[in-house]
Amino acid sequence: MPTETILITGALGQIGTELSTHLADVYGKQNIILTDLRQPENFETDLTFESLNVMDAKKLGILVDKYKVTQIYHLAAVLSASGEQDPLFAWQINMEGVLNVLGVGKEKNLNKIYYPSTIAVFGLDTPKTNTPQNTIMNPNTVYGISKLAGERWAEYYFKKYNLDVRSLRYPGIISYKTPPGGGTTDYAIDIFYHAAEEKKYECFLTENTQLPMMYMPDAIRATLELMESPAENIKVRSAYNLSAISFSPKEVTKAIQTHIPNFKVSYKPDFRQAIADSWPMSIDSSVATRDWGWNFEYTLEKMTEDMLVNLKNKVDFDNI
Ligand code: AKB
Repeated sequence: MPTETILITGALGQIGTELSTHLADVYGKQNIILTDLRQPENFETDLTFESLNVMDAKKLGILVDKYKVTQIYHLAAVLSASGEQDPLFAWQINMEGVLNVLGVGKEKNLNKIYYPSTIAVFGLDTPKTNTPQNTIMNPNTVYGISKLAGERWAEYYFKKYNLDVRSLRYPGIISYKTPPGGGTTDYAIDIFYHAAEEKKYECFLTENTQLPMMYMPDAIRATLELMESPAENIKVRSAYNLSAISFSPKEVTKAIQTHIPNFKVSYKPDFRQAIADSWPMSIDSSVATRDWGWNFEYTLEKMTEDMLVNLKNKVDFDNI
């Protein structure tokens, strides 16, 4: 494999912390450059770290030159729930960020760009179940609007400048290593932490709110498989629908209760309910399967068991 040097934006976030270790395994530690607005305080890493605000195109260009970067994974973004607290700021970060990355990618002739999209690009007019790859979108959160605009820009840069940009519409991602920040699907992670620590949880979505979800190992594998596929197989240059499991708070509670029978959940929906209600309940990712062989591995039961085992170890360790 030819040497690639990969710069990751938002590298200290939920996906960045895990993706970076996998990329380091594949491409070598010396070839991974982590960047984030925050400093890596409690994050132990032997990878190179540089502080970067994604709105600073000049510094991004300087880092690309300094490390002879050949690929960028642009993970920095403001998510759905946080975005609604300060919509113009979210728009600025999300749009300037992706435009800066695409601009630098074109200017420096980079080999590949990864740009995550989301199920938030769909809206109330979208078919709710088994949502097709191409359908009516009409997102109504600033996060969804900005990600849909980013998808269009990704395809534009590919068609107009031949920049190899690839993207996935992630569902809610569940993991135990790094907490997420500011998403609507975050309840599906909080619920596991509360089950492991306190045996009770107050959920901010109603019990029957069904949403598409995925366990982190599947999300990482999907990202690497997409990025490693031959360019001619990548027929979708906006973003691929990506699906695994779909569940409601009630269903994940039931799965947790098979391990922790006295776990109790109460419901107090807040502003995030309207966001969740505007999203699909399940996603059709058959186009991803056709083009680059996507298949998920983790069912709700398999994920629940793995989450609880790992969180128990983490809670025990934190209490030492
Ligand atoms: C969010 O809830 O905002 C994210 C997402 C579905 O993209 N997890």
